[in-house]
Amino acid sequence: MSQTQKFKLKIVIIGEHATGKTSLIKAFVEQKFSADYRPTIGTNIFIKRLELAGDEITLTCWDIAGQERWTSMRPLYYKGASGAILVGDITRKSTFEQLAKFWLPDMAKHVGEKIPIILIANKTDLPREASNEDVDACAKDIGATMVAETSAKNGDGVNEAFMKISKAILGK
Ligand code: G3D
Ligand code: MG
Repeated sequence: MSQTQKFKLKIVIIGEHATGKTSLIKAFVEQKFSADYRPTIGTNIFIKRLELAGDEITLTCWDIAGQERWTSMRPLYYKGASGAILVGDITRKSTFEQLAKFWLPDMAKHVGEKIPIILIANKTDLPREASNEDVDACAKDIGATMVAETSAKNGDGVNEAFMKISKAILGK
């Protein structure tokens, strides 16, 4: 049997206000380590341990608190990220457009190398304004190799989305 390896991965979760970023992380991570709250960065850090193909993974999920776009701390936020989750809200088409217009370029400015990106289309429990085509077009625009549809409200697709990005980061 091959030996168990341990990996620590940092994932950033970005997108417009109220797309459901915090709700998604909370639906995935049962425990928030309050000791890791960084008020000066305006960031909550959530930790999740999981097993993937026999390896032990510690995921640290970084969540921008409050006024996402206006924090001056974004360089720190992005630093050392090995994967990114970009979140759009299917009840608001504009949230997908802003991923291509603002968030992807913002991330590219701060993250040197190319990292795996997953596009999450959240709020599938609600009537949609963004069509499947809109979501696919967005994925193409932002260079996301994976797309997941989720509802942070009822949990649909959430686990799968986080597992997908983790696997992509580890090349599995
Ligand atoms: P953000 O962190 O991206 O700003 P939040 O977004 O996680 O704070 O979510 C914003 C609002 O959307 C919250 O509502 C939250 O409950 C709701 N929400 C998040 N995900 C879903 C979803 O999948 N389905 C539905 N129906 N609602 C969702 P409130 O009213 O608490 O502000
Ligand atoms: Mg939030």
